[in-house]
Amino acid sequence: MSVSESLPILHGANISPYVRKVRVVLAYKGIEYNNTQQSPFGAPKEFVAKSPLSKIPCWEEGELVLPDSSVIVSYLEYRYPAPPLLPTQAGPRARALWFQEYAATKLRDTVADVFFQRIIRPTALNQETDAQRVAYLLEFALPEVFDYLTGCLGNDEFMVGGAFSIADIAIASPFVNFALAGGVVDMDRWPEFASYIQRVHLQPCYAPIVKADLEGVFARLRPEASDRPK
Ligand SMILES: N[C@@H](CCC(=O)N[C@@H](CS)C(=O)NCC(=O)O)C(=O)O
Repeated sequence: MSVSESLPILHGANISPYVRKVRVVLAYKGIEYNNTQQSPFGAPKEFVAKSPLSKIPCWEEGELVLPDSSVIVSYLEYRYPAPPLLPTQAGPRARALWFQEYAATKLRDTVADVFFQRIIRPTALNQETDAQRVAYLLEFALPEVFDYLTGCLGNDEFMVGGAFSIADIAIASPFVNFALAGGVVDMDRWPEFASYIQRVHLQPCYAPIVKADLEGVFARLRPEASDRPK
């Protein structure tokens, strides 16, 4: 068996915000792994046996199989504590976990949904974009989200205690998809939050991943791309 064959496996396509979250954590902690680029749609039964909700990502390390990005991150943080991704104090630690949960729920249903509607539905699912849903997201849902996160950020550099944590990794991840779907955080209306997303994406563990994903297979589908029907 070669060295790379014995590495842990991250199952999941790079375009997924949850797969990206785990990739950034792995980069931050310097953990080597292989990636299968498994899509959740029409996944083979071998994959569903590992990830019974048929969702990505799924982590496989020998006998250990862990579906769900937050569970994977929790395992990685315990197994590879340095450098840490969670504050040591109870309150800030719980607060960082809250933002991870907020990203997995509210940001999935808003920021990531713009990408799902505009890109995934027409390309991977052979469905039409729900234009009314996108209009609602852009006009009402996203401003609420950006207002909330701006308030939580305050004047800090990062979301919890001023230090980089899983909160920042989780929050910033769907914004790569948002950009690929033509979304922009208005710098005039939310200057602190727009700068924050840029700052997180520029972190050494994040920047190469953001660049690769923005230039990846979905780049040509960006709404502003010249080959996109208007
Ligand atoms: N709570 C899960 C969510 C994972 C998730 O929803 N992944 C999406 C891709 S971004 C997926 O697999 N969707 C397929 C489906 O819902 O059928 C996690 O954090 O890993």
